[in-house]
This record gives sequence, structure tokens and C-alpha cells, in this order.
Amino acid sequence: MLTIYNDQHALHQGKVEMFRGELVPCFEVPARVDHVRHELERRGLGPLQAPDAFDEALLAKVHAPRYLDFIAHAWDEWVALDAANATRDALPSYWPTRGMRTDVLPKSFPARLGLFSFDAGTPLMAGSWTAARHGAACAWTAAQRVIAGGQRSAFALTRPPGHHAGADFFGGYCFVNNAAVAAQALRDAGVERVAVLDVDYHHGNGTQAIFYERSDVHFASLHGDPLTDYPYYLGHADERGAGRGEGFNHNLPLPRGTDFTAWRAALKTALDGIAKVKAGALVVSLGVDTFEGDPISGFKLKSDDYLRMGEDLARAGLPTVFVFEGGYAVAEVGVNAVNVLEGFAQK
Ligand code: SP5
Ligand code: ZN
Repeated sequence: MLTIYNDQHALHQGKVEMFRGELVPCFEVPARVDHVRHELERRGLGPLQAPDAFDEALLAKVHAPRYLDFIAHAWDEWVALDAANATRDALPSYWPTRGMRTDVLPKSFPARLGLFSFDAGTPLMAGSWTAARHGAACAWTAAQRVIAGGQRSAFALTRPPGHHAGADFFGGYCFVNNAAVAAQALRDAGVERVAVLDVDYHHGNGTQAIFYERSDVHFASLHGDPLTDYPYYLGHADERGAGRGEGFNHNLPLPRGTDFTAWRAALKTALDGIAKVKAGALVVSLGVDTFEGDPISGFKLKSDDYLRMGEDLARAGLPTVFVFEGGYAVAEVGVNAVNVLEGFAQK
């Protein structure tokens, strides 16, 4: 499978994230992508290509201009606060809540850092924006190859991941919503309705929010029930879309402990929904944190199950852009992600 690879990903390398009152080493590490790349090479599933030059104005089709302005300069502002910050990742510690103002932008950088985020688990450093922009370029390029390049599928191998990033917020290790960029690119290339299928363990709250009121992008997600799992405040089954988007959002929350048999039945339900809305192309938010060995997740998928997952996705019969998301059992991430791609390619 054609893979578009972001070789700048390692510029984003967080030190610590907040977890239950202490700063713990980041789960989202550069080695994740290295393992996927090595596994693609080991199996001869190439080629690997660099992304095309990408017009960053396209980011404003899925992100708010004031968020893009903020995030592009956030690191410089963080260091300007205190020169000693150059050795520390930026993490927010204040957030506006119900009844507070988010229309007035504070002058204070820490106040804006909170306004544009939703957790303290997503450190930002000098290379974060560069890595994230190149990731978006990979997603965009993968979409171009599937549309104009005559490929049946392409894979954007990139980090940081994207599906938790909304129009105007970062969080969940994500800054730019790569899947949304790919979906928008497919729309712009003339696909009338695009489906985004999110198989990461965590609900893709950012992607859902970006497309919630749109009927031209259908969002479906299989994930750990937000009653017990991150991102907690979105991802319930009764979220069906709003306005013109009503009926074009499909959440399938599943309990902790879900195995592949039950997961696969939910996948069929999601794919039936995608067929029903007559989507002309598919973007898969490919997280492999559904693996039984994942350190922060609760499903029970085994490595071979990812081959079956890829086969099931291929049966949808749609031009498909895969976008890499989560998966934190670092040593197994390569085998699991590439199993999906191989299962897909062989069907
Ligand atoms: C892209 C993606 O997969 N982002 C996930 C972000 C999750 N961050 C919060 C992790 C909360 C971990 N709960 C851990 C329980 C460990 N026993
Ligand atoms: Zn995840």
C-alpha cells in the first residue's frame, strides 16, 4: 500500500503528561511510527513517499483561524514567558468552563493555552507545529493519491495523531485533525459524501465536532464507552448529528473488555450505516489502541484480528485513505497497523 510518511514527526517528542496527579512519561512517542515503517519495509509493503507541498490555507477549512494563529506561535510565546521554559514542554493548567467567556482572547499565554485545549496530557514543544503540519500534508497527499492518482487506498503514516483535535482545540495528543483534512480534501476533489470511520479505542471527539452539522461528511466511531473512558464528555450513542448533519453521526460505544467478535459486529453496523448514506470514499482513523496489550485502553483485540479488520474494511469497496492515530503498545503497533493494511490490500 502506498504510504505517505512524515519524516518530521520526531520533532514532536513530549516528555511528560499529567496523569492522576503526577507527570508521567508520554505514551505517544516517535518509536510508534518507526515500528510501523519498519514493519512495512520488512513485509515489502511499500512504497514510502514524502508528502506533496501543501497549501496551509486548507487547514482553515477544518480549523478556526484564531486557533491556527495561536498554535503556530504557541511555542515562541511559551518561551517568551520565561527563558527557562525552553527546556520544558508547554502544558495547560487553566480552562474556561460553563458560563465563562471564550469569545474574548486573554493576553495571558497560559490562559489562551487552556482556552484552546481540553486536557493536560498533550505537551507542546518547539517542533510540535512543524510535525503536525507535515502530518496534515501527509493526510492531504494520501487523499490526492486516492482521487487523482488512481490508487485504491493510501496510508498517511504520521504523528502526532489527529482525531481529538477540534476546529479550535488541541488535546488527546492531537493538534491538527488529519482525518478531517483528508475528508475535506476528498470533498474538494468532488466526492459528494465522504465517510470517516474511526476505529481508534478513543472516541474521535474532534472529528465528530468538526462535521457534526454537515451532511457531506458522515462520521462513524467504535470506541470505549465515554462513561468510563477518555475523552469522557462525548461519544454517546444518542449523538446523531445536528441541523443538516442530523443522521450523519454514528457512535458505537462498547464496554471495556470487548473482544474482536463483539467489536467486529459493531464494525458491521458502522459499515452498514456508511453504505446506507452512499458514501463515495472512506477515511479510516486507524488507531490500534484496541489491542489487548495497550497500556491505556480496555479492548481485547489480538494481532491476527487486525488482518480480519482490514478485510472487512476492504469489503466496503470504497476508495480508502488510512490515517494513523493511536496505539501505545509500542513494540506491537507496527505489526497491528500493518496487519490492517495487509488484510485490506489482499481482499
Ligand atoms: C490519539 C489517542 O489515542 N489519544 C488518546 C489520549 C488519551 N489520553 C488520556 C489517557 C488516559 C489514560 N487512562 C489510563 C488508564 C491506565 N491504567
Ligand atoms: Zn486512542
